[in-house]
Amino acid sequence: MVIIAPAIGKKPKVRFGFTIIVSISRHRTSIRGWRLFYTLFSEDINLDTGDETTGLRLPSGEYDIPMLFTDKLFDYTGQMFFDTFNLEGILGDQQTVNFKIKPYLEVKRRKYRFRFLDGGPSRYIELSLSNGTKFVRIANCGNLLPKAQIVKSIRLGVAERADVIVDFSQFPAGTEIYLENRLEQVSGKGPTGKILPSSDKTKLLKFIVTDDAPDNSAPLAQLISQVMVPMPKRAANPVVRKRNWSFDTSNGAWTVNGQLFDPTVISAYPVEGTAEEWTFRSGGGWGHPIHTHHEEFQVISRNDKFPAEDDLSRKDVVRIGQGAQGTSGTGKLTMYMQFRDWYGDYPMHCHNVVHEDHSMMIRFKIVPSDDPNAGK
Ligand SMILES: [Cu+2]
Repeated sequence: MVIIAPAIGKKPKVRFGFTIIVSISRHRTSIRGWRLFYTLFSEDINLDTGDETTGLRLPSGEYDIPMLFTDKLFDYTGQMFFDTFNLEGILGDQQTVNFKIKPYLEVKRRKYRFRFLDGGPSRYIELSLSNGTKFVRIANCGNLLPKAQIVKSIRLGVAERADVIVDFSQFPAGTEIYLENRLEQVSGKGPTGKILPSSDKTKLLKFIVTDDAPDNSAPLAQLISQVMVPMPKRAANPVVRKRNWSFDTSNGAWTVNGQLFDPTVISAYPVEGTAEEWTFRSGGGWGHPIHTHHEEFQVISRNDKFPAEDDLSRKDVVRIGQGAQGTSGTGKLTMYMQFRDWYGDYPMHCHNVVHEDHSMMIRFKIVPSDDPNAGK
């Protein structure tokens, strides 16, 4: 059992995440899942101010802790093993937190910010606390939310993120609380959507509440009510083009609009400064966490209905297909995306990295309005 050490980096706050022009080259198919399985991760931590007495007064410093959830598979010698012949998706023998199996974390009686990231390679997770305490969710993959959400559990597909605040001052010293993943998943294709009873298997990490510590972050009532990052207004940049993307399977591999990824093919040429509406479709039996590079998007509808709270934020990964939300699948999802700031090539792909490797990805190129391919 190992205490997780917070790994905090300081970086100036930026409007967008970390997508840059080299993104295609980092998505070489066939080997990315293998490479991600064996390598270490680092998180690009964007801070509000990094000081809990200023700005939004979020828990900061040693009380701001990233947690990466990844599955690991081991061979008979105890070495990590990645099955390159498995084209559905890799589930591990063990679910790890910051590469530790069932670690514990001693926490002071005060508020913490945790930055959850589902590192796959293929497992979805639904995080909750064993004593029923709810999370104050403040951010997701896109950015800080417009307003905090109070939620009892959080479902994440591969590469999705969620930042939460948990106030441990409400518990006496010595209290033990487990962080659990109770989402059933029996194959790499995707989760069933069923929530399992709590058991040793579902417990990922144990919090042990220790002694008091000063807390200069804002009181919970303020954190819950304050406006953080408002959503961009869609009416300010109306949709100029609609596109359809169908995520499917063919002969054991994974396709977009019936095609395997070809790095020489550009599938869309959005015009810089405009906005488009993209509709994702997925058949039954598979879950796909779809990730677009460049700018965060907004979910307009899910199965032709107004999206749930889970979707009401800026996103760069969205779950479609089986187990997307609750126990139901999502056959159709429509989103709004702007193409500002940069020209160039970007990928969109399934972030079940095994699906991505075989070969569920397309390339799009943002061009100026006078480009001969503009809007194609
Ligand atoms: Cu997929």
